[in-house]
Amino acid sequence: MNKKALVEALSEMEVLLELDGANPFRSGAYGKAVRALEALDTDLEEHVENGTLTDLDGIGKGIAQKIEEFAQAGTISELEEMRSKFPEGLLEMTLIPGLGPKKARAVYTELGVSSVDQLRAACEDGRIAGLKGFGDKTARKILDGIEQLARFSGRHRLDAALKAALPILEKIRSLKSVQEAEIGGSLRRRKETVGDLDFVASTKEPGKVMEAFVSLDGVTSVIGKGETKSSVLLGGTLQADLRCVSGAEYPFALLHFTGSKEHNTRLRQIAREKGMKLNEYGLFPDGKEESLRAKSEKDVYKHLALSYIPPEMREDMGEVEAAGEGKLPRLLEQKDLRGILHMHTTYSDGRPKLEDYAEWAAAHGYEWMGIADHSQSLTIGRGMSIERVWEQHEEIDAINKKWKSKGVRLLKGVECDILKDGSLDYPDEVLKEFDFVICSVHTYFNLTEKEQTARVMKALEHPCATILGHATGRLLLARDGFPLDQHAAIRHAAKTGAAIEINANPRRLDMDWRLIPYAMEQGVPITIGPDAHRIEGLDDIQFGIAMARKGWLGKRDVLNCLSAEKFLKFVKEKKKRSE
Ligand code: DGT
Ligand code: CA
Ligand code: CA
Ligand code: ZN
Repeated sequence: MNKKALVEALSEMEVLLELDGANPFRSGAYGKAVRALEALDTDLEEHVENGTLTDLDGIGKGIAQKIEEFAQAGTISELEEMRSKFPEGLLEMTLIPGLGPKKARAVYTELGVSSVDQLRAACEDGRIAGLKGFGDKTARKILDGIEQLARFSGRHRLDAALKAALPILEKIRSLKSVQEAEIGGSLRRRKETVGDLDFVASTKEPGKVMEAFVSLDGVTSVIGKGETKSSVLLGGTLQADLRCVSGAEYPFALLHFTGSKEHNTRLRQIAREKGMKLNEYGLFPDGKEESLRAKSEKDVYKHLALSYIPPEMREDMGEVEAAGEGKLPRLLEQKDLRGILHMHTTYSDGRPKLEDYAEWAAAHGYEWMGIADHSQSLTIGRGMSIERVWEQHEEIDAINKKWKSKGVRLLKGVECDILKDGSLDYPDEVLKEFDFVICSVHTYFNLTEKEQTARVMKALEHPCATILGHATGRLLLARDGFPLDQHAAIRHAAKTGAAIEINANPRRLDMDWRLIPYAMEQGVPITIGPDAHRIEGLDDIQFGIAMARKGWLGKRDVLNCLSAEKFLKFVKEKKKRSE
């Protein structure tokens, strides 16, 4: 019998009984049993066979029966019953620090809240604070708890990881004993979430570098400190590893510790085929103890007869083959972008005024900014009534007159809700007045995949629909996207002439970069949208560019690289195509 599984089943019973409002003695009995089993140092199976379970402290007759049932059937029928009584999300809710089963039950019975997402929404819109026995403070505590739950799930969002890593990199580089240093691992590859931070440095005095590393600001504990490698914990949750090597080893070490593991494996294969051995210390021709020299990673690739593969592409998605054939695409760069689209203003739930975006564009060298506030039915996003749309258009006209000489233009876009039935959130005569329309799902996440796919596809068929915004609605490490056949959505975008957004907000990064090659194959252009609600949110464009690069996109694949006129031409062609 699997003791761990049994303990889990009994703990779950305890929680479910609490959720059910059962007599505390009944649920408490399960808690006691769990602790008894965890402390047990005799053989559980023997107790079951001999019928001596009740001899154990903390295990009564009722629980003993459940354990016997579990031993025989591998499950407990009452547990199965109880499980089907509550939505799955409710059980997850009980894990939130500051909530627990009792409060979860209250929230469920009083408000019908049955998932972590719904709970977050209820905290944000004041329903939780309004509940008897809850209040503002509790609502805030629950929100913190939700955040914590995500943090402790072990991975970290790209933006948070980068923010933690950059000052450390700077600090390492500033050390006199350090020649070169770089971020490695999944962060250098710009994965949307990272497990831990990896740093690589070249130095002749690794001891000094290690000492500085473990005494960095923000280090809450030292996991391990060696002569050439150390690991620390930052802020209690984020691990950072540092590896020190010699100058000659550095390019090989950096390549190795950047990964991915799968990419490394492919490179090693190539090396073997060429009669060499590649590892983190060097590239060794068979029978030689001395490595080929490399000044940089580029040289290592060259030795393997490969063109340089940018870190973002090192995911074993065909990049090694392409590099061998000299067929790597030229990846998108920030300077290729001429316009940015998808930002919110005071007309919906954004903080900046319209003109703030014009100013920012001028200061940062962008030619056009595609404003996209929420549409009328999205009340939590303070969506624009039709009246407000006309006001906004007037203001944009005035701003454009003023900014024309500076070469900046605001486009009259909208982030239009896709309603439950796939129709768009304004009448056609309003929709056709926008320069472009991003269509997004913000409601009814609980439809089936078939329904969601049909819904999204219908929206794309509207002639005014230009772009599918944040395709799945996922929130990284917080909420899975709604079920959507993304391949079908991509094919339908191709058919209707629509584009698909990479939402650059680091909470989303949606559509996922892994689907981008399929979009390319189908001929669907991509837009990168920061989904900014504050001016600083525009900086998130970097994360969208990173995802575009992970999806192998170049300048030609991304509509942000067009002039405003060319972009508007794209919108017009889409209209014609689906009319
Ligand atoms: P993460 O931290 O889970 O987001 O992902 P990574 O890729 O940063 O993985 P991590 O931190 O475990 O290791 C950093 C790099 O070191 C990894 O990308 C490739 C390299 N590496 C680690 N373990 C192995 C291994 O067993 N074999 C090979 N070939 N490379 C490895
Ligand atoms: Ca890592
Ligand atoms: Ca690591
Ligand atoms: Zn949105």
